[in-house]
Amino acid sequence: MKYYGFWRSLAACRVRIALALKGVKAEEIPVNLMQGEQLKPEYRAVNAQGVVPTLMLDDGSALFESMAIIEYLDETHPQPPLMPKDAKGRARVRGLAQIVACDGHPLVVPRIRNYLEKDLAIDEATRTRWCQHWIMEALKAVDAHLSKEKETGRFCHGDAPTLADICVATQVFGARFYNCDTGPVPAVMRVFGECMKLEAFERSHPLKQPGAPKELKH
Ligand SMILES: N[C@@H](CCC(=O)N[C@@H](CS)C(=O)NCC(=O)O)C(=O)O
Repeated sequence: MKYYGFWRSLAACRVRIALALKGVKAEEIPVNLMQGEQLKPEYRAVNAQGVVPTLMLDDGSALFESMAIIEYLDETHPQPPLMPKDAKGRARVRGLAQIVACDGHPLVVPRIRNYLEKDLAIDEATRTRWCQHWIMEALKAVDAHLSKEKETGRFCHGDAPTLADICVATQVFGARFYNCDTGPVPAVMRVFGECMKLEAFERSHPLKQPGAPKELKH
């Protein structure tokens, strides 16, 4: 198994963390998003949307969309589980994960930032405000759930990491890239602290990947 990713991609980071939690080895093939490699026909033949991650299975199948990939990994490598056993629990975990992966993160991906810059001529300071705003909107919504719901434990849902923690932790990586004030999301930051005690999260950090700079402003 191998997957296409890139050091600074938060969606690829979600898959990297899931693979690490499962103890599954998969080579990461970098697609340089800053040089537009994702838009080349060779990569579009692998991923029609021109985005990472893509998980390549040994039979040649290409799986796309990080949450679909993580659920595939969870079904094919059940231990440790990344989803609760009960349907209501799974709905909550998917809900928390989707606030990040479907509502927050898509607004700050390269194609959106490029459109703001090149087509709408929005300056860098305003683009940064855009990213900070939408990153924090997602984290504030997650924080409201985590702080008031009894299912919250050491992690987002109980005392073991789930798909929700993977999404929330990567969104906090993004918040730090954009120098967001995370003061208003204490429940998120508490859970993030628990995630980062786990090696799978810690070594999957974007800035720890080959080719990454030592620090990143945004
Ligand atoms: N919803 C997708 C998001 C994929 C995505 O947008 N990936 C970004 C990097 S985090 C990307 O490859 N963007 C390329 C671009 O926007 O041109 C997923 O979760 O896999």
